[in-house]
Amino acid sequence: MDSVSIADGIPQNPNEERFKQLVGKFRTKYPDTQPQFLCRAPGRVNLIGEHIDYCGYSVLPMAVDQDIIAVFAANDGNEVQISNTDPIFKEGSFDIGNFSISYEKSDWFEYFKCGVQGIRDKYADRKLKGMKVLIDGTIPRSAGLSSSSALVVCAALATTINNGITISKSDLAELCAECEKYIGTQGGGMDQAASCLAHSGSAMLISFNPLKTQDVTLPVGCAFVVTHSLTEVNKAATDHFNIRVSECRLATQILTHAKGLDWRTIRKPYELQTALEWTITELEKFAIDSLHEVPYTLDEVAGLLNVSVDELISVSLKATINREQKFELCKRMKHVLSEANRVLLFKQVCDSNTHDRLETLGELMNQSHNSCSRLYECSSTELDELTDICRQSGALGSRLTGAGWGGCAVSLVRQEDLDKFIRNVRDKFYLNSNDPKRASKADQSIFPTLPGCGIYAVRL
Ligand code: NG1
Repeated sequence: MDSVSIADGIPQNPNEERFKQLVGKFRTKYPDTQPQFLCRAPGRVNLIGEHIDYCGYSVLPMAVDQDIIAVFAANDGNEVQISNTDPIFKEGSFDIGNFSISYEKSDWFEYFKCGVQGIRDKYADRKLKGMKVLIDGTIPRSAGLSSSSALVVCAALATTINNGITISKSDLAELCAECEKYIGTQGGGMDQAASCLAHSGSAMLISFNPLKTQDVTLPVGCAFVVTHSLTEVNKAATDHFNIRVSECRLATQILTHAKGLDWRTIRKPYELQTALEWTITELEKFAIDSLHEVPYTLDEVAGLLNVSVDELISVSLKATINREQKFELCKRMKHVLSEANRVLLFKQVCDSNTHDRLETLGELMNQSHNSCSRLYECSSTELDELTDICRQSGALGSRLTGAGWGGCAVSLVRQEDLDKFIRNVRDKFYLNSNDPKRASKADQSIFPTLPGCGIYAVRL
Protein backbone atom coordinates (compact mmCIF):
# COMPACT_ATOMS: atom_id res chain seq x y z
CA MET A 1 0.00 0.00 0.00
CA ASP A 2 1.44 3.37 -1.00
CA SER A 3 0.35 5.05 2.22
CA VAL A 4 1.05 8.64 3.17
CA SER A 5 4.20 8.54 5.25
CA ILE A 6 4.95 11.11 7.92
CA ALA A 7 8.53 12.37 7.94
CA ASP A 8 10.18 13.67 11.11
CA GLY A 9 10.89 17.38 10.99
CA ILE A 10 10.66 19.99 8.27
CA PRO A 11 12.60 18.83 5.19
CA GLN A 12 15.39 20.87 3.66
CA ASN A 13 13.68 21.96 0.48
CA PRO A 14 12.76 25.25 -1.18
CA ASN A 15 9.68 25.41 1.07
CA GLU A 16 11.64 25.13 4.31
CA GLU A 17 11.48 28.81 5.21
CA ARG A 18 7.77 29.10 4.40
CA PHE A 19 7.00 26.00 6.48
CA LYS A 20 8.94 27.39 9.45
CA GLN A 21 7.14 30.69 9.17
CA LEU A 22 3.77 28.95 9.15
CA VAL A 23 4.71 27.03 12.30
CA GLY A 24 5.62 30.39 13.89
CA LYS A 25 2.30 31.88 12.84
CA PHE A 26 0.47 28.87 14.30
CA ARG A 27 2.12 29.52 17.67
CA THR A 28 1.02 33.15 17.55
CA LYS A 29 -2.51 32.24 16.51
CA TYR A 30 -2.96 29.44 19.08
CA PRO A 31 -0.54 30.38 21.90
CA ASP A 32 -1.66 27.55 24.23
CA THR A 33 -1.20 24.80 21.67
CA GLN A 34 1.92 23.01 20.52
CA PRO A 35 1.86 22.53 16.70
CA GLN A 36 2.13 18.79 15.96
CA PHE A 37 2.04 18.23 12.20
CA LEU A 38 2.31 19.92 8.85
CA CYS A 39 0.81 18.55 5.66
CA ARG A 40 0.91 19.74 2.08
CA ALA A 41 -1.25 19.21 -1.02
CA PRO A 42 -0.23 20.68 -4.40
CA GLY A 43 -2.38 22.09 -7.19
CA ARG A 44 -2.04 20.77 -10.73
CA VAL A 45 -1.86 21.98 -14.29
CA ASN A 46 -3.61 19.77 -16.81
CA LEU A 47 -1.47 19.38 -19.93
CA ILE A 48 -4.19 17.68 -21.97
CA GLY A 49 -7.52 15.87 -21.40
CA GLU A 50 -10.08 18.50 -20.46
CA HIS A 51 -13.57 17.65 -19.24
CA ILE A 52 -13.12 13.96 -19.86
CA ASP A 53 -12.26 12.59 -16.41
CA TYR A 54 -15.95 12.56 -15.46
CA CYS A 55 -16.63 10.70 -18.73
CA GLY A 56 -14.28 7.94 -17.52
CA TYR A 57 -11.34 8.82 -19.83
CA SER A 58 -7.68 9.22 -18.95
CA VAL A 59 -6.13 12.66 -18.46
CA LEU A 60 -2.55 13.92 -18.39
CA PRO A 61 -1.77 16.58 -15.77
CA MET A 62 1.24 17.33 -13.56
CA ALA A 63 1.40 18.67 -10.03
CA VAL A 64 2.67 22.25 -9.67
CA ASP A 65 4.80 23.81 -6.92
CA GLN A 66 1.93 25.99 -5.76
CA ASP A 67 0.15 24.30 -2.88
CA ILE A 68 -1.96 24.40 0.25
CA ILE A 69 -0.19 23.68 3.52
CA ALA A 70 -1.70 23.15 6.95
CA VAL A 71 -0.07 23.21 10.37
CA PHE A 72 -2.27 21.57 12.97
CA ALA A 73 -2.62 20.02 16.39
CA ALA A 74 -5.29 17.95 18.14
CA ASN A 75 -7.93 19.76 20.17
CA ASP A 76 -9.21 18.38 23.47
CA GLY A 77 -12.84 18.35 22.40
CA ASN A 78 -14.78 18.02 19.16
CA GLU A 79 -14.12 21.45 17.82
CA VAL A 80 -12.26 22.05 14.55
CA GLN A 81 -10.90 25.59 14.50
CA ILE A 82 -9.52 26.78 11.18
CA SER A 83 -7.91 29.99 10.11
CA ASN A 84 -5.95 31.15 7.09
CA THR A 85 -2.85 33.32 6.78
CA ASP A 86 -4.69 35.33 4.13
CA PRO A 87 -7.11 37.62 5.99
CA ILE A 88 -9.63 37.58 3.15
CA PHE A 89 -10.48 34.03 4.23
CA LYS A 90 -12.52 34.34 7.40
CA GLU A 91 -11.67 31.99 10.26
CA GLY A 92 -14.28 29.76 11.82
CA SER A 93 -15.01 26.55 13.68
CA PHE A 94 -17.33 23.57 13.60
CA ASP A 95 -18.10 20.44 15.59
CA ILE A 96 -16.41 17.44 13.93
CA GLY A 97 -19.21 15.15 15.12
CA ASN A 98 -22.02 17.30 13.82
CA PHE A 99 -21.78 19.71 10.90
CA SER A 100 -23.25 20.26 7.46
CA ILE A 101 -21.80 21.62 4.23
CA SER A 102 -23.45 24.54 2.53
CA TYR A 103 -24.00 24.20 -1.21
CA GLU A 104 -24.76 27.88 -1.55
CA LYS A 105 -21.72 29.39 0.10
CA SER A 106 -18.95 27.50 -1.73
CA ASP A 107 -16.27 29.42 0.21
CA TRP A 108 -12.97 28.09 1.48
CA PHE A 109 -14.37 26.95 4.81
CA GLU A 110 -16.91 24.67 3.11
CA TYR A 111 -14.18 23.02 1.00
CA PHE A 112 -12.25 22.28 4.19
CA LYS A 113 -15.37 20.69 5.66
CA CYS A 114 -15.74 18.52 2.53
CA GLY A 115 -12.34 16.92 3.22
CA VAL A 116 -13.24 16.27 6.86
CA GLN A 117 -16.60 14.84 5.81
CA GLY A 118 -14.88 12.43 3.42
CA ILE A 119 -12.95 10.92 6.35
CA ARG A 120 -16.09 10.91 8.48
CA ASP A 121 -17.90 8.93 5.77
CA LYS A 122 -15.16 6.35 5.36
CA TYR A 123 -14.44 5.89 9.06
CA ALA A 124 -18.01 6.24 10.29
CA ASP A 125 -17.37 3.92 13.25
CA ARG A 126 -14.61 6.11 14.69
CA LYS A 127 -15.03 9.08 16.96
CA LEU A 128 -12.92 11.77 15.36
CA LYS A 129 -10.96 14.32 17.40
CA GLY A 130 -11.16 18.06 16.88
CA MET A 131 -8.12 20.06 15.78
CA LYS A 132 -6.68 23.54 15.50
CA VAL A 133 -5.51 24.32 11.99
CA LEU A 134 -3.72 27.16 10.25
CA ILE A 135 -3.75 27.12 6.43
CA ASP A 136 -1.49 28.86 3.93
CA GLY A 137 -2.05 28.66 0.18
CA THR A 138 -0.17 29.77 -2.92
CA ILE A 139 -2.45 28.41 -5.69
CA PRO A 140 -4.33 31.19 -7.48
CA ARG A 141 -8.05 30.79 -6.84
CA SER A 142 -10.63 29.87 -9.48
CA ALA A 143 -7.83 29.70 -12.03
CA GLY A 144 -8.03 26.10 -13.23
CA LEU A 145 -5.08 25.02 -11.06
CA SER A 146 -7.17 23.09 -8.54
CA SER A 147 -6.93 25.23 -5.46
CA SER A 148 -10.24 23.82 -4.23
CA SER A 149 -9.22 20.18 -4.56
CA ALA A 150 -5.84 20.86 -2.92
CA LEU A 151 -7.71 22.31 0.06
CA VAL A 152 -10.08 19.33 0.22
CA VAL A 153 -7.12 16.92 0.04
CA CYS A 154 -5.18 18.88 2.67
CA ALA A 155 -8.19 18.87 5.03
CA ALA A 156 -8.79 15.13 4.58
CA LEU A 157 -5.09 14.36 5.06
CA ALA A 158 -4.89 16.48 8.22
CA THR A 159 -7.98 14.68 9.59
CA THR A 160 -6.43 11.24 9.02
CA ILE A 161 -3.14 12.20 10.64
CA ASN A 162 -4.85 13.89 13.57
CA ASN A 163 -6.74 10.66 14.23
CA GLY A 164 -3.90 8.20 13.69
CA ILE A 165 -5.54 6.82 10.52
CA THR A 166 -3.27 5.25 7.89
CA ILE A 167 -4.65 5.54 4.37
CA SER A 168 -3.20 4.82 0.94
CA LYS A 169 -2.68 7.76 -1.40
CA SER A 170 -5.06 6.18 -3.94
CA ASP A 171 -7.81 5.70 -1.36
CA LEU A 172 -7.34 9.27 -0.21
CA ALA A 173 -7.57 10.52 -3.82
CA GLU A 174 -10.76 8.53 -4.47
CA LEU A 175 -12.34 9.57 -1.23
CA CYS A 176 -11.56 13.24 -1.88
CA ALA A 177 -12.99 13.06 -5.42
CA GLU A 178 -16.26 11.82 -3.90
CA CYS A 179 -16.43 14.22 -0.99
CA GLU A 180 -15.73 17.32 -3.08
CA LYS A 181 -19.13 16.62 -4.66
CA TYR A 182 -20.68 17.79 -1.35
CA ILE A 183 -19.98 21.32 -2.52
CA GLY A 184 -22.14 20.72 -5.58
CA THR A 185 -19.79 20.10 -8.54
CA GLN A 186 -19.69 16.68 -10.12
CA GLY A 187 -15.98 16.52 -11.07
CA GLY A 188 -14.23 13.39 -12.22
CA GLY A 189 -11.26 12.88 -9.90
CA MET A 190 -8.30 14.22 -11.90
CA ASP A 191 -7.40 16.99 -9.46
CA GLN A 192 -7.43 14.93 -6.29
CA ALA A 193 -5.46 12.10 -7.98
CA ALA A 194 -2.83 14.54 -9.27
CA SER A 195 -2.45 16.13 -5.84
CA CYS A 196 -2.18 12.79 -4.01
CA LEU A 197 -0.22 10.66 -6.46
CA ALA A 198 2.18 12.94 -8.36
CA HIS A 199 5.90 12.17 -8.45
CA SER A 200 8.43 14.95 -8.76
CA GLY A 201 9.93 15.18 -12.24
CA SER A 202 7.10 13.43 -14.12
CA ALA A 203 3.75 14.33 -15.52
CA MET A 204 1.16 11.58 -15.10
CA LEU A 205 -1.40 9.65 -17.09
CA ILE A 206 -4.35 9.16 -14.75
CA SER A 207 -6.93 6.47 -15.56
CA PHE A 208 -10.09 5.81 -13.62
CA ASN A 209 -12.12 2.79 -12.48
CA PRO A 210 -9.87 1.57 -11.06
CA LEU A 211 -7.74 4.64 -10.36
CA LYS A 212 -4.27 4.11 -11.86
CA THR A 213 -1.43 6.47 -12.61
CA GLN A 214 1.56 6.10 -14.89
CA ASP A 215 4.49 8.51 -14.77
CA VAL A 216 5.03 10.33 -18.08
CA THR A 217 8.49 11.68 -18.79
CA LEU A 218 8.23 14.95 -20.66
CA PRO A 219 10.67 15.41 -23.54
CA VAL A 220 13.96 17.14 -22.80
CA GLY A 221 14.15 20.66 -24.19
CA CYS A 222 10.60 21.80 -23.54
CA ALA A 223 9.09 24.02 -20.88
CA PHE A 224 5.48 24.44 -19.81
CA VAL A 225 4.41 27.96 -18.96
CA VAL A 226 1.24 28.90 -17.10
CA THR A 227 -0.35 32.27 -17.87
CA HIS A 228 -3.40 33.66 -16.08
CA SER A 229 -6.15 35.29 -18.14
CA LEU A 230 -7.07 37.25 -14.99
CA THR A 231 -10.69 36.28 -15.22
CA GLU A 232 -11.97 33.97 -12.52
CA VAL A 233 -14.84 31.55 -12.54
CA ASN A 234 -16.14 29.83 -9.46
CA LYS A 235 -17.48 26.61 -10.92
CA ALA A 236 -19.47 25.77 -7.79
CA ALA A 237 -21.35 29.06 -8.11
CA THR A 238 -22.39 28.66 -11.77
CA ASP A 239 -24.08 25.76 -13.52
CA HIS A 240 -21.82 25.62 -16.64
CA PHE A 241 -19.80 22.74 -15.26
CA ASN A 242 -22.65 20.54 -14.09
CA ILE A 243 -24.60 21.15 -17.32
CA ARG A 244 -21.63 19.77 -19.26
CA VAL A 245 -21.57 16.70 -17.02
CA SER A 246 -25.32 16.23 -17.64
CA GLU A 247 -24.89 16.64 -21.40
CA CYS A 248 -22.27 13.89 -21.50
CA ARG A 249 -24.51 11.63 -19.42
CA LEU A 250 -27.62 12.21 -21.55
CA ALA A 251 -25.70 11.69 -24.79
CA THR A 252 -24.30 8.43 -23.41
CA GLN A 253 -27.74 7.27 -22.34
CA ILE A 254 -29.28 7.96 -25.76
CA LEU A 255 -26.46 6.08 -27.51
CA THR A 256 -26.68 3.23 -24.98
CA HIS A 257 -30.42 2.90 -25.54
CA ALA A 258 -29.93 3.00 -29.31
CA LYS A 259 -27.63 -0.02 -28.98
CA GLY A 260 -30.24 -1.91 -26.94
CA LEU A 261 -28.24 -1.68 -23.67
CA ASP A 262 -29.47 -0.49 -20.26
CA TRP A 263 -29.25 3.33 -20.27
CA ARG A 264 -29.94 3.50 -16.54
CA THR A 265 -26.69 1.79 -15.62
CA ILE A 266 -24.37 3.03 -18.38
CA ARG A 267 -23.82 6.72 -17.66
CA LYS A 268 -20.34 7.57 -18.96
CA PRO A 269 -19.02 7.37 -22.54
CA TYR A 270 -16.14 5.16 -21.40
CA GLU A 271 -18.58 2.66 -19.87
CA LEU A 272 -20.47 2.45 -23.15
CA GLN A 273 -17.27 2.07 -25.15
CA THR A 274 -16.22 -0.78 -22.82
CA ALA A 275 -19.63 -2.48 -22.99
CA LEU A 276 -19.53 -2.38 -26.80
CA GLU A 277 -15.86 -3.43 -26.91
CA TRP A 278 -15.24 -0.58 -29.36
CA THR A 279 -12.35 1.77 -29.87
CA ILE A 280 -12.77 5.45 -28.98
CA THR A 281 -12.88 6.22 -32.71
CA GLU A 282 -15.68 3.72 -33.32
CA LEU A 283 -17.74 5.29 -30.56
CA GLU A 284 -16.97 8.77 -31.94
CA LYS A 285 -18.26 7.77 -35.37
CA PHE A 286 -21.41 6.23 -33.89
CA ALA A 287 -22.04 9.38 -31.80
CA ILE A 288 -21.62 11.67 -34.81
CA ASP A 289 -23.93 9.51 -36.93
CA SER A 290 -26.56 9.18 -34.23
CA LEU A 291 -26.79 12.59 -32.54
CA HIS A 292 -28.13 15.66 -34.32
CA GLU A 293 -26.45 19.07 -34.21
CA VAL A 294 -29.54 20.91 -32.97
CA PRO A 295 -29.63 21.09 -29.17
CA TYR A 296 -31.94 18.59 -27.46
CA THR A 297 -34.80 19.45 -25.10
CA LEU A 298 -35.64 17.36 -22.05
CA ASP A 299 -38.86 16.28 -23.77
CA GLU A 300 -36.96 14.93 -26.74
CA VAL A 301 -34.42 13.03 -24.62
CA ALA A 302 -37.21 11.57 -22.46
CA GLY A 303 -39.08 10.53 -25.62
CA LEU A 304 -35.99 8.79 -27.02
CA LEU A 305 -35.55 6.87 -23.77
CA ASN A 306 -39.28 6.07 -23.46
CA VAL A 307 -39.70 7.69 -20.04
CA SER A 308 -41.41 10.77 -18.64
CA VAL A 309 -39.41 13.95 -18.10
CA ASP A 310 -39.89 13.49 -14.34
CA GLU A 311 -38.40 10.03 -14.47
CA LEU A 312 -35.51 11.23 -16.63
CA ILE A 313 -34.78 13.97 -14.12
CA SER A 314 -34.84 11.57 -11.21
CA VAL A 315 -32.56 9.01 -12.91
CA SER A 316 -30.12 11.26 -14.73
CA LEU A 317 -30.22 14.86 -13.57
CA LYS A 318 -30.52 17.03 -10.52
CA ALA A 319 -34.00 17.97 -9.32
CA THR A 320 -32.94 21.61 -9.61
CA ILE A 321 -32.41 21.41 -13.39
CA ASN A 322 -34.14 24.14 -15.37
CA ARG A 323 -36.73 22.27 -17.46
CA GLU A 324 -36.22 24.70 -20.35
CA GLN A 325 -32.50 23.91 -20.54
CA LYS A 326 -31.27 22.86 -24.01
CA PHE A 327 -28.54 20.21 -24.25
CA GLU A 328 -25.74 20.26 -26.85
CA LEU A 329 -25.18 16.54 -27.10
CA CYS A 330 -23.44 16.16 -30.46
CA LYS A 331 -20.82 18.87 -29.99
CA ARG A 332 -19.99 17.70 -26.46
CA MET A 333 -19.47 14.09 -27.52
CA LYS A 334 -17.26 15.18 -30.41
CA HIS A 335 -15.06 17.04 -27.94
CA VAL A 336 -14.94 14.27 -25.33
CA LEU A 337 -14.08 11.47 -27.74
CA SER A 338 -11.55 13.40 -29.81
CA GLU A 339 -9.92 14.71 -26.60
CA ALA A 340 -9.74 11.17 -25.16
CA ASN A 341 -7.79 10.14 -28.27
CA ARG A 342 -5.52 13.19 -28.05
CA VAL A 343 -4.50 12.23 -24.49
CA LEU A 344 -3.40 8.78 -25.62
CA LEU A 345 -1.51 10.28 -28.55
CA PHE A 346 0.18 12.84 -26.29
CA LYS A 347 1.41 10.03 -24.04
CA GLN A 348 2.60 7.99 -27.04
CA VAL A 349 4.53 10.96 -28.41
CA CYS A 350 6.16 11.61 -25.01
CA ASP A 351 7.26 7.96 -24.95
CA SER A 352 8.59 8.07 -28.52
CA ASN A 353 11.84 9.37 -29.89
CA THR A 354 10.66 11.18 -32.99
CA HIS A 355 12.61 14.30 -33.95
CA ASP A 356 9.50 16.49 -34.25
CA ARG A 357 7.82 15.42 -31.05
CA LEU A 358 7.67 18.91 -29.51
CA GLU A 359 5.78 20.19 -32.58
CA THR A 360 3.39 17.22 -32.40
CA LEU A 361 2.70 17.76 -28.70
CA GLY A 362 2.13 21.47 -29.36
CA GLU A 363 -0.26 20.68 -32.19
CA LEU A 364 -2.26 18.32 -29.93
CA MET A 365 -2.52 21.10 -27.34
CA ASN A 366 -3.74 23.56 -29.98
CA GLN A 367 -6.35 21.07 -31.19
CA SER A 368 -7.44 20.54 -27.61
CA HIS A 369 -7.93 24.27 -27.10
CA ASN A 370 -9.95 24.63 -30.29
CA SER A 371 -12.12 21.72 -29.30
CA CYS A 372 -12.67 23.18 -25.80
CA SER A 373 -13.48 26.54 -27.32
CA ARG A 374 -15.73 25.55 -30.24
CA LEU A 375 -17.25 22.21 -29.25
CA TYR A 376 -17.24 22.24 -25.47
CA GLU A 377 -17.69 26.03 -25.23
CA CYS A 378 -15.69 26.25 -22.03
CA SER A 379 -13.20 28.92 -23.14
CA SER A 380 -13.67 32.70 -22.88
CA THR A 381 -12.74 35.74 -24.97
CA GLU A 382 -9.76 36.36 -22.71
CA LEU A 383 -8.52 32.75 -22.87
CA ASP A 384 -8.86 32.69 -26.68
CA GLU A 385 -6.93 35.97 -26.89
CA LEU A 386 -4.28 34.77 -24.44
CA THR A 387 -3.69 31.43 -26.18
CA ASP A 388 -3.46 33.23 -29.55
CA ILE A 389 -0.87 35.62 -28.14
CA CYS A 390 1.06 32.70 -26.63
CA ARG A 391 1.20 30.99 -30.04
CA GLN A 392 2.28 34.24 -31.75
CA SER A 393 4.94 34.63 -29.06
CA GLY A 394 6.62 31.35 -29.88
CA ALA A 395 4.61 28.65 -28.09
CA LEU A 396 4.38 25.40 -30.04
CA GLY A 397 1.01 24.81 -28.41
CA SER A 398 -1.24 26.67 -26.03
CA ARG A 399 -4.53 25.75 -24.39
CA LEU A 400 -6.81 26.59 -21.52
CA THR A 401 -6.22 24.37 -18.51
CA GLY A 402 -8.76 23.13 -15.97
CA ALA A 403 -12.47 23.70 -16.20
CA GLY A 404 -12.14 26.92 -18.23
CA TRP A 405 -14.57 29.84 -18.67
CA GLY A 406 -11.68 31.90 -17.26
CA GLY A 407 -8.53 31.05 -15.33
CA CYS A 408 -5.22 29.91 -16.79
CA ALA A 409 -3.71 28.68 -20.04
CA VAL A 410 -0.71 26.37 -20.37
CA SER A 411 1.78 26.67 -23.23
CA LEU A 412 4.49 24.39 -24.54
CA VAL A 413 7.64 26.35 -25.32
CA ARG A 414 11.11 25.31 -26.43
CA GLN A 415 13.53 25.79 -23.54
CA GLU A 416 15.76 28.07 -25.62
CA ASP A 417 12.77 30.31 -26.47
CA LEU A 418 11.51 30.58 -22.90
CA ASP A 419 12.81 34.05 -21.96
CA LYS A 420 11.73 35.58 -25.24
CA PHE A 421 8.29 33.93 -24.95
CA ILE A 422 7.75 35.32 -21.45
CA ARG A 423 8.85 38.82 -22.52
CA ASN A 424 6.54 38.79 -25.54
CA VAL A 425 3.46 37.54 -23.69
CA ARG A 426 4.12 39.96 -20.87
CA ASP A 427 4.22 42.86 -23.33
CA LYS A 428 1.33 41.84 -25.54
CA PHE A 429 -1.24 40.42 -23.13
CA TYR A 430 -0.43 42.17 -19.87
CA LEU A 431 1.44 45.46 -20.30
CA ASN A 432 0.04 46.73 -23.60
CA SER A 433 -3.58 45.90 -22.95
CA ASN A 434 -6.23 48.47 -22.11
CA ASP A 435 -7.04 46.62 -18.92
CA PRO A 436 -5.11 48.21 -15.99
CA LYS A 437 -5.60 45.03 -13.94
CA ARG A 438 -3.49 43.09 -16.45
CA ALA A 439 -0.60 45.54 -16.21
CA SER A 440 -0.66 45.56 -12.42
CA LYS A 441 -0.65 41.75 -12.19
CA ALA A 442 1.80 40.96 -14.99
CA ASP A 443 4.57 39.72 -12.71
CA GLN A 444 2.55 37.13 -10.85
CA SER A 445 0.58 35.96 -13.90
CA ILE A 446 3.23 34.13 -15.96
CA PHE A 447 5.33 31.32 -14.60
CA PRO A 448 7.15 28.31 -16.04
CA THR A 449 6.31 25.14 -14.15
CA LEU A 450 8.00 21.78 -13.65
CA PRO A 451 6.32 18.55 -12.56
CA GLY A 452 6.16 18.75 -8.76
CA CYS A 453 5.60 16.12 -6.08
CA GLY A 454 2.32 15.06 -4.51
CA ILE A 455 1.10 15.22 -0.90
CA TYR A 456 3.34 14.75 2.08
CA ALA A 457 3.23 15.18 5.82
CA VAL A 458 5.72 16.08 8.52
CA ARG A 459 5.75 15.55 12.29
CA LEU A 460 6.94 18.79 13.90
P1 NG1 B 1 -10.89 22.70 -12.00
O1 NG1 B 1 -10.00 23.23 -13.02
O2 NG1 B 1 -10.20 22.46 -10.69
O3 NG1 B 1 -12.15 23.46 -11.85
C1 NG1 B 1 -12.54 20.73 -12.91
C2 NG1 B 1 -12.80 19.36 -12.26
C3 NG1 B 1 -11.91 18.27 -12.87
C4 NG1 B 1 -12.03 18.27 -14.38
C5 NG1 B 1 -11.75 19.69 -14.92
C6 NG1 B 1 -11.95 19.82 -16.40
C7 NG1 B 1 -13.44 19.33 -9.88
C8 NG1 B 1 -12.95 19.31 -8.48
N1 NG1 B 1 -12.50 19.41 -10.83
O4 NG1 B 1 -11.26 21.17 -12.51
O5 NG1 B 1 -12.27 17.02 -12.32
O6 NG1 B 1 -13.27 17.79 -14.79
O7 NG1 B 1 -12.63 20.65 -14.30
O8 NG1 B 1 -11.08 18.98 -17.09
O9 NG1 B 1 -14.64 19.29 -10.12
